[in-house]
Amino acid sequence: MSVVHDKLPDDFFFGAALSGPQTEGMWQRMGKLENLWDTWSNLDLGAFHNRVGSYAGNDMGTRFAEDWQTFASLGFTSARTSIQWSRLLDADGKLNPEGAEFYHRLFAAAREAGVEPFVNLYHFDMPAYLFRRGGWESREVVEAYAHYAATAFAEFGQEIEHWFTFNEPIVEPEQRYEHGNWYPFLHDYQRARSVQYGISLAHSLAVNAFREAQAAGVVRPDARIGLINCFTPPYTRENPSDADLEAVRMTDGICNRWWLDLVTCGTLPTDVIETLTERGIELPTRPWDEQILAQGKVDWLGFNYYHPARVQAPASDVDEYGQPVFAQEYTWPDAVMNESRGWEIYPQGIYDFAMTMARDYPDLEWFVSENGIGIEEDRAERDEQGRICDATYRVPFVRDHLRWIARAIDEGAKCRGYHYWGAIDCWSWNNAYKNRYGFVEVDLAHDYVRRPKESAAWIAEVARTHRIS
Ligand code: IFM
Repeated sequence: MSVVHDKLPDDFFFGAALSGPQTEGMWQRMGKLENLWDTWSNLDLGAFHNRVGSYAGNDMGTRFAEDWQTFASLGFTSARTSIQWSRLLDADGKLNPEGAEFYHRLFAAAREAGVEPFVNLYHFDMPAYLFRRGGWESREVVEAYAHYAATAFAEFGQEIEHWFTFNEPIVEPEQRYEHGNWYPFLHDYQRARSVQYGISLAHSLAVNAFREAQAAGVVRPDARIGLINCFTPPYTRENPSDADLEAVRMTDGICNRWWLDLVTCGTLPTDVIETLTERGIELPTRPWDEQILAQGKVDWLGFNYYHPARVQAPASDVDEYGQPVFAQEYTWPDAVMNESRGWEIYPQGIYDFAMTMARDYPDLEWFVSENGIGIEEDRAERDEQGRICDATYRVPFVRDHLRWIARAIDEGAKCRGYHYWGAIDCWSWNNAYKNRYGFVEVDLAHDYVRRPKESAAWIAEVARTHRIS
């Protein structure tokens, strides 16, 4: 960047991103049912880093009053968490009063601390009994999700202004059904895309339920609904072949445009569906689905950004499991890696994708709904006050991303805010507590005690002044 963009607009908001299953703990209390993370933890705790399974959370379920205050002290005016479907409803789909009461208290305490709670409805946490009925491949489960969303709108509609249907809806199809990394460890491309399609319908039904609830006065008139995805700006090698560009088209189509088209136009990208069909992948469509998807248009979008996608033409059209392959990874020689996570650090990607959205989806308002750096054990160096010395890597990471965001805004991007992922360390799926993201440490050896890290004062200053120092 020749000109440094170091000022964010005055009305730009700063906040934190987290999720229910990664923070609440209390996995068998208050009537919470088993979700798929509990199923996997019960089956094979050894699959989780240091055998820390889904039960762990980060104890926010009991410490939330303190945590919201901590977010406020970091200069954050909002924070996103999720309601756990498996806590809010019982197995008959009825409201679990204890679960509901917990979330009322959680949201009220946020407000008291001056932190606006953003509420997401689904964060990879399928209730186990619904998975046994077919999960996202089943229309019964898609309908059950719409009912869950409507129940949440009815229960919290007067309290919550910012709603989201899904976090990272691309991840479950990939991790559970295609790459075999997460329970139930499948390598089935057809089923992965059916799941992606089922989630798209579920999202659209939930948006429709929201609109109806708002029209009926059940949801407050100023409330908005959105979707959050982890978008990966796609790049290929220099002087690409047509086949490389084709790899970019399909990667972009499945991971990015699928959701962007859904939330702005209420459709799925036809070129992607056509290519899938040519390769024998059929979506489980039914009459009236187009009308359902048409209801999927949102008020704004969350853009989780961690890394770009670098792809090239695949060496083979199918993988070892017989799944179609549309692209393979391209190793960019200049890539800077976060070795703890295996993700490339490329702050400019946030700008490139912002400008793509400004060009192709010019009316869409959005915010950076997750960004952050998870480092293994935070390298565990401490200063004389016992604070983890993370400023040398966490500060430049956030600073560089914020500068590219500021530039994108200066050039017309409709980006309204920034939420940092895991601002207080939290549990992260099968990586558990391996990689720490927080500005605030959680000490697992001492009853989840919180301690600010070196970077905390820096982010608080940036959030207060909107100057990216
Ligand atoms: O922990 C996850 C989160 O649940 C979704 N986005 C990425 C985070 C870091 O891996």
